[in-house]
Amino acid sequence: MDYSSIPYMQIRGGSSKGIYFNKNDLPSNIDLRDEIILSIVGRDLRQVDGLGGANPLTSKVAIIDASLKDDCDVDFLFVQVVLGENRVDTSPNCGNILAGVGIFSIESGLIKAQEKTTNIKVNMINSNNVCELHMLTPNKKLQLTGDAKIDGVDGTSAPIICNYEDLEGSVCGSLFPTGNKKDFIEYVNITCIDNGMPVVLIDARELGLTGYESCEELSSNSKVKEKLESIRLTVGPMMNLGDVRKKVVPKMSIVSPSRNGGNINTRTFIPHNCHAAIGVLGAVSVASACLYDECITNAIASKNDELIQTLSVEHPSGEFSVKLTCQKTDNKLKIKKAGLLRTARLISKGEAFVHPEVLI
Ligand code: NQM
Repeated sequence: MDYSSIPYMQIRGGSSKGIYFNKNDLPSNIDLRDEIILSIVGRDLRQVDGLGGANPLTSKVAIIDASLKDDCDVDFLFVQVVLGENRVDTSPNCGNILAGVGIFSIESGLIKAQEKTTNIKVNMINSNNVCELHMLTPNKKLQLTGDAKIDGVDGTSAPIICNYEDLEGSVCGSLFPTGNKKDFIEYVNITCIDNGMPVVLIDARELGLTGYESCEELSSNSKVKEKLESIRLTVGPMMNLGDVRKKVVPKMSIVSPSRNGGNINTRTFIPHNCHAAIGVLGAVSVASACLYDECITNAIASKNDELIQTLSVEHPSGEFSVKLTCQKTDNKLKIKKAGLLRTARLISKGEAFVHPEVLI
């Protein structure tokens, strides 16, 4: 097959932006596939020679195909191009890029739009989880415009409801992968949780912060960044993630009381830069921690005792609402579903040209 140019779509998914490919347009050899991705998205920090946007949130790729699973419609592999490091990481998921999978699937003909609405069951290859996307498709046509607004993105678009099932331990194997709801690491109390995304939560005050600092302020605070990275490297193996020096998980979320009527406030490092908002599954993990009295969030977050509740996670550019559906058996709480609103937009589609040296 000739891989000198590859059909692609560029889609804003939630508050991220990515390059979306059909799996069949890429080689099955993973090393060659990754070289092609790096060539198209950009290998260096500026990504001046590629389609990436020189930010972790715009340096993302989706690979999509008809699902091999009987009960799913499409398979979705998320690939993070690690900014400036000339490599990719497939260990995490991305709920923002996932929000664009429906647009790609319908637009590319993988999925036929139904009358009024189309539900697409996505098999998340990275973590073997499932998310159902509810898309508006009046007259069997994909609706792209609408009045849904998400924080971190200007303007409005058609709503995309994302319903995740059974996310507990998606990457680490269990909801609280260290076996504890609270750990004391390097003289700091932390909660390590994985409900869709491995996240380490730390009370801002324990780092000498208020938790309301701007992203720029935090991203230039080398003392805080060093401390966060040191804790991250220590807890990586404890969270069953092994050596995380070259991984973008766990994410590090600095938490504090909400200031705008939400349940908790966050500043999240993904893991080395502060997120302008918060990742989708990162927000699900933070909201999930708020439900457990033993987590470090107990003194910070508000919650109620309902089995279905919506928690609002505040972040630098607004808030993110997560609806959690739980089950209680023998007084043990299990989070079964996470529902949330996203929007997405098709920005461009065409052919992406691969650097000829990659194919020699
Ligand atoms: O947590 C950023 C994003 C993400 C990932 C990150 C995401 C998620 O905002 O599901 O969406 O944490 O690297 O796209």
